[in-house]
Amino acid sequence: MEGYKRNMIPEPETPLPSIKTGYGLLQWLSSTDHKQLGIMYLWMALFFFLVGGAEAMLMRAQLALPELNLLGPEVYNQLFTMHGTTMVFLVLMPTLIGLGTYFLPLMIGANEMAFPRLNAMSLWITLLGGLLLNFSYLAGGAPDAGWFSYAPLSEKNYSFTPGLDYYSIGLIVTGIGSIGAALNFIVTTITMRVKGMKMNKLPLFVWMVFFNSFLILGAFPLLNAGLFMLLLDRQLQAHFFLPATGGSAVLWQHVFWAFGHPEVYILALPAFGIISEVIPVFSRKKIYGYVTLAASTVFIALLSFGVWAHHMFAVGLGNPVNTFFSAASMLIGIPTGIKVINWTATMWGGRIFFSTSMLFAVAFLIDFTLGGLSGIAFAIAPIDWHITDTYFVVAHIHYVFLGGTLFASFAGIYYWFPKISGKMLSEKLGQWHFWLFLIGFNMTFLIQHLLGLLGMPRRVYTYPDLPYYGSMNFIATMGAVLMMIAMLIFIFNIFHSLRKGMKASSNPWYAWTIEWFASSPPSLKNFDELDEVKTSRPLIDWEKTNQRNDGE
Ligand code: HEM
Ligand SMILES: [Cu+2]
Repeated sequence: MEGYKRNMIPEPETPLPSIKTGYGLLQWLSSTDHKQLGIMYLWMALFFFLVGGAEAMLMRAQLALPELNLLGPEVYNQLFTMHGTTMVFLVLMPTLIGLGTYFLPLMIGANEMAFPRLNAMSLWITLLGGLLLNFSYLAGGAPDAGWFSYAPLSEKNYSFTPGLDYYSIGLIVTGIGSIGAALNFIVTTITMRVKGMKMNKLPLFVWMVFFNSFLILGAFPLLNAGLFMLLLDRQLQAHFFLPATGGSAVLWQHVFWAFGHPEVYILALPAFGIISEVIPVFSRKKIYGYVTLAASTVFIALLSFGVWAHHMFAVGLGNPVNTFFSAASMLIGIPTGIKVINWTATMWGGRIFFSTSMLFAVAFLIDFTLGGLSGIAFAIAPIDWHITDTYFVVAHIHYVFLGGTLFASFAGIYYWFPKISGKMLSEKLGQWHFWLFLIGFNMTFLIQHLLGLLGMPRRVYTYPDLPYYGSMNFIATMGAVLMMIAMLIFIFNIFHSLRKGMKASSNPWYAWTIEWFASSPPSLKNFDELDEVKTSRPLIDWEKTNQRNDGE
């Protein structure tokens, strides 16, 4: 290895408290290692997925047949609120931040994140917020005003259990965790890249996580400010959002969606990043249009702050305002469409290998695009007036979050699991997981577009036996059962593979980004030394110069 320049990684002057002092659990609890923290983020997301999934299954059971009365309206309100809030803040956010925490340093050839202790704090505070939110079930009742908690429903006179107080405090706390993680990603990307890795050679996952972090820094303080105001309203009789006493309920909607729309992109951009890593590797081709993919990300990030009122067409803001937000929303379709074209063009003519990871990536392309198309329908104000607050919205949400971000996360987990654990996931079980989940997902949510067009409102705990309502809802519930079985297979696959899976080499997919240069799993220090990076596919270059770092 002589003659290779050492990686210029800044070492902290005073070493961090050793993580070797504890054993077993204590070592994990006191860890500042980005890999251990990343793994804990992922376990946390899985845990909350089971919680949010159980809430979803309860709702689907209640909705399986017309005029059922298993749960009753009060419980149902709590369930859809907790389900949505959990899935957004405690499942998708930690999954994406967790993958970033584990892989961003590895992909830029760094040994750690820039601020390891902040990294640990971000994780634990996110968990604390999640526990606080769920503690509400035991403390008198969970929040029940929907995941966006519209005022005045969320005010004390309409929701008098402590649920919404836990919601506010819990989300403020997880929000601080997300802000910490974003700061860390930004500083790590700017200061800790291996020699030669210019910004225009960043792996696209890193690029998207990096840009996304600016969105987090822009959006989450808005949410936290709004939540703080809501707390003041509820606890100290301020009346920011109470029209009866001079406040403004519409103000809450502005504050929430000024955060909320960027948030849906915060959940999408890292997913785009995963897809941009997976598709080229399994198509054996270089990504098509690196520059347009990267540039369209910047475009999306900027635009996402200028479209929030498309969630408020029904409020009555007037035609000029509606027209502006309608046009701005449609503009976002352009950079997003460019990305879809890039990914498709990358696959075009490639030698495609349909691993489970690649299957999820392709399903992402199709289902996310469907979600994007129904989104463009919503951007047309008069269409929105007809279908807002119907099941069409529920279908749309799930196509972008589940068919989009969650499928991309699965693609990422099947892709990177060998690196994290040193074991391969079973492809056979993976295929069962994929197909059952895909079929179940489309059974549940495709049909809800029709239900919405037929006028079934969302957030109702039961419905009359109108034509098609019963049969469509029954199909939706059966789809949910299929998804549940698929998830059980996935979880079995994880535990089974961790114990008995095939050993993974350092680069089982013959990928070309730097994380695959480390052993599987990487050593505590990630890399001993790295050559200079010349192109955006360093492993191919290093292969040529015969430098290999082979697992063991
Ligand atoms: C990561 C995956 C998922 C995400 C991000 C997600 C997100 C959401 C969100 C944001 C809402 C809106 C809550 C509200 O209106 O306040 C919602 C509602 C709902 N979701 Fe999910 N969800 C996911 C998975 C699922 C699954 C797997 C099922 C089916 C088993 C499901 C069934 C429902 C139901 C029944 C509602 C209530 C609709 C209503 O009454 O308005 N969700 N989901
Ligand atoms: Cu939006």
